[in-house]
Amino acid sequence: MTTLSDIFNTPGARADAQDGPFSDDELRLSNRNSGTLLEMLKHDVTPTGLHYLLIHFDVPSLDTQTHTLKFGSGFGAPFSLSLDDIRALPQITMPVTLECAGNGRTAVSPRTRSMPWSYEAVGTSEWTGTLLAPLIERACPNADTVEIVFTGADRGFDKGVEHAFGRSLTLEQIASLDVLLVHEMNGQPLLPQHGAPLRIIVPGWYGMASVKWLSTIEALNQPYQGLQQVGTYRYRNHKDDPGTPVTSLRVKSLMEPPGIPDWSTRNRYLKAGPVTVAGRAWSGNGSSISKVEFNDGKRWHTAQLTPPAGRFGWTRWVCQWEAVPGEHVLSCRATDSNGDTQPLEPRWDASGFGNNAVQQVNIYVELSPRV
Ligand SMILES: Nc1nc2c(c(=O)[nH]1)N[C@H]1C(S)=C(S)[C@@H](COP(=O)(O)O)O[C@H]1N2
Ligand SMILES: [Mo]
Repeated sequence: MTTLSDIFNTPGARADAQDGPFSDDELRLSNRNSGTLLEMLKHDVTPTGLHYLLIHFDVPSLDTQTHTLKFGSGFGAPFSLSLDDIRALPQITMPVTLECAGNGRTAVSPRTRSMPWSYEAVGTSEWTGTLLAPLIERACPNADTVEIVFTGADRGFDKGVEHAFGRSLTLEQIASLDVLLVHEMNGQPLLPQHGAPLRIIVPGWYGMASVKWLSTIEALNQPYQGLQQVGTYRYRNHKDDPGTPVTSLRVKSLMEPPGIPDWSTRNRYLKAGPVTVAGRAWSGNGSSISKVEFNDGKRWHTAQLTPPAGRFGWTRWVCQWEAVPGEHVLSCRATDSNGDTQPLEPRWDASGFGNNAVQQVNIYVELSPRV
């Protein structure tokens, strides 16, 4: 008998690696999962409608009036919370930079057939909610708890496995990362595509940990085996490599595109003369940005930094450049307080995760504009 797993795991449907033209599947994924427009890097807070999106399955339609968050198995004193209950708890607002682990995948060759991000799967929002650690404590996780699992209301198939999107964290991670239970983004109730009415935000980690449409929290006495925890989001050298988990953000920077673009190639056009180039840099685990350098195609210049509003928001960088006529490839490179620096070339990963190689921007500079 044909199983659902056979139907949704047909060979080639999720080819391991490929190069060259993008498939219809990749195009469809990229139509659903939009990226932040890089010109929006000028804003400390990414305008809500322009924050990138990554949605594995379908956006569930949950009713804010009736939705409850349930503390399920593994707790000695489980309870449920409505949105009003959550709003009545102590509230905090935190700027947090979120980046998809697959950001930069298109530059890792050969690539995995998945969401084909270039540079744009990153944004910073002010997230409002309540700290999760005290709530977990109130629900009294059993003494043998090793992990807490967060499950969303969205379901689907990946690699032939039907599942609800779920991710786990240890109690220690929940406390030390300041994990937030969030119902507002930039002062507005969460939009459906960003997890309405409730999600978690795991500051300093790649986005997959920040479970949207949060429905249940459970305590497990053994490591969680959900597909999104053990079957993906692992750095792997080849497809049979068990790999290591993808966790905190790697140091990275991006540039606000200078000048004006060509519609299809996004190559830039600029008048010669003094220009202010600027952008953002961020890293994981609360490490701060210690240095950003700008390269004009000839040499590296040290940029000026403006510290972020919070421990988990991005840092603004600015650099003065005397644009001389010619064709240039501009780039920027950040270093964090751990001494980690962005590589010049993408490092290999079988799923294209964690590519933090320097961005390259093609620009054509002329003495005086023709238009
Ligand atoms: N329930 C659920 N949570 C999820 C996802 C999902 O598909 N389902 N996608 C994750 C991934 S991979 C990322 S990068 C972030 C994206 O959050 P955003 O769409 O609000 O930017 O949500 C994460 N949380
Ligand atoms: Mo992601």
